[in-house]
Amino acid sequence: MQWKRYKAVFARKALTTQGWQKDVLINIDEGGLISAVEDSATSPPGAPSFDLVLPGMANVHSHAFQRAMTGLTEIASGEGRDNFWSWREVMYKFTFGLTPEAIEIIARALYIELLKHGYTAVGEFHYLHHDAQGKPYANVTELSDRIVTAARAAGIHLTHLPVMYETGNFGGKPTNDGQRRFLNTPDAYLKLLGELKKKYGDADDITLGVAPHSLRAVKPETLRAILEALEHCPMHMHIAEQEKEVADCLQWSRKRPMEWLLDNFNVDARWCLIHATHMTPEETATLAKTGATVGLCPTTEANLGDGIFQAEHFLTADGSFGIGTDSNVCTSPWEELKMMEYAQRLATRRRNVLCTESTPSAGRTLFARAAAGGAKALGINAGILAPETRADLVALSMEHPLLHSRKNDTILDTLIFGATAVVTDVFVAGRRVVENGAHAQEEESAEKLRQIIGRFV
Ligand code: NGQ
Ligand code: ZN
Repeated sequence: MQWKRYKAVFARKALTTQGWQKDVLINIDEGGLISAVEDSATSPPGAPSFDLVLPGMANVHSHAFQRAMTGLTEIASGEGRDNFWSWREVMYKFTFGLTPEAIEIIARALYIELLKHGYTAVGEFHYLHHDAQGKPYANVTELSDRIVTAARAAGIHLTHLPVMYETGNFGGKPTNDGQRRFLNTPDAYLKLLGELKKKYGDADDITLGVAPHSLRAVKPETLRAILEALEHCPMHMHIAEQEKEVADCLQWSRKRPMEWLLDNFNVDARWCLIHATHMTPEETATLAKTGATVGLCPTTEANLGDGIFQAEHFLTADGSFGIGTDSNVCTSPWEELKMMEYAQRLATRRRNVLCTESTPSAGRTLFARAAAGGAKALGINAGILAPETRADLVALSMEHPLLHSRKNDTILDTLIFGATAVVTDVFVAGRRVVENGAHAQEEESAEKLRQIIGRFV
C-alpha cells in the first residue's frame, strides 16, 4: 500500500524541541524527514491543518500474535495459583494453532490499532520461527516475512527483532516441547540474521535488530556472538521480570540477572532491557548511567503480576525508558503511560511521582521521555519534532470540552489522565496512514481477523 507523502503539516499547537509552540509549520523532505519547524507560521495551501501535533510514540516491545489471546487467559484455573508461569503455559499452547497466514492477519490488525492510537513504530520481539511441529520452514524467514508484510501493509515503521532462544533456564537447562517453535542453534540464528539482512537490510521502512530472548533462554557465549554479529543495531532482551527468575539466576551465578549482565557485558546505548522489574537500588543506578533504555510494559506487567519497576529512582538517575505493549492487552500509549504513573502512586502512596523539578507535569515527563527513549531503543531518529528527525507525527483533536481551556503541559496531563486523547491523523515518515480517525484497511483487516479468530476460543 502506497500512501502519499506530505510536504508540510500545520499545527495550531505542537510540542517541539523548543517546547509548546503555536501555529507550527512542519516541513517534510522527500525522504520523510522533517526539514524545518517554523512557529508563528501560516498554513500554506494543501497542507493539512490540525489542532495539536505531537511526535509519534514508539512501541518498543510487542509480541503481535498474543493480541489474539486477549481475554482468553483471565479465567482462574481453580487452584488459586495462576501466575506468570501458568500464563506462559497457556501462551505456549496457543502458539501451536498459529499458521503463517494467521500470524500475518493478527499482526496487521494489531499494527493498524496501534497506529490509530498514536504509535508510529513498533519493535516486534519475534520468536515464532518454525512450524507448529517445530520444524523449520523451507524459507527460514517465513514468519519474519509475515511480520514485515503486516507492518508494511499497515504502514507502521517496524524494528524487527528476531529472537534467539536455545535453553529452558539458566545454566543451559533443556527446553520443553512448548518452546519448539522458538528454538535455533547459534548457527541457524546467524543464518536467519544473514537472510533478513539480505532481504531488508537496505529498506528504509524496516530497522533490523537482534533479540536474545533472556538470560534464561540464551547461553553467555551465544549472547556474545550475537552482540558481535550485527554491530550498532538495537539489541533487546527480557530481564529480571519475575522473582523466580532472580532466584534461579542467583542459584546459577550467585548474581542477580541485572547484576550478572552489568558485570559481564558492556551494556551501552544499543541495549534495550525489557521489564527490568526486579533490581536493587545499585543495579538501578548503574543501569541508568549506561545509556541503555529500559522497555517498560506497564499494562502487561500488571496483567502478568510481574511487580513494579523502580521508575522514580531510575528517572532521578536520568535513565532512559520507552514503553511497550508486550502481550498487547492494551494498544494505547496514553493508557500505558497512565498505568506507569499509577503503579508508582499505588506503591509509594504519593502523587505525581514520575516528574522532575524542571518538568513538574507527570504527563509531559512521561510522554516526552517515552517518545525519545523509545525511538532510541528502536534505532530510529524520531520521538521529537525537530529538523532531520523522521516526520512521525500524531495529530489530535482538541474538541473535547475539557481540553478547551487547557494550556501546554496540562494538555498532556488531560490526554493521559483524563482519557481524552482522540487521535485523528497519523503520519509515518510523512505518509498519512490514519486520516480523520480511520485507516484505509481497517474494515478489511478486521473482517479477515473475524474469519480466523474463532479458531482460538
Ligand atoms: C514472551 N513474555 O516471550 O512472550 C514472554 C513470556 C518468557 C513476557 N515476558 C516468555 N512478558 O519470558 O519466558
Ligand atoms: Zn516480551
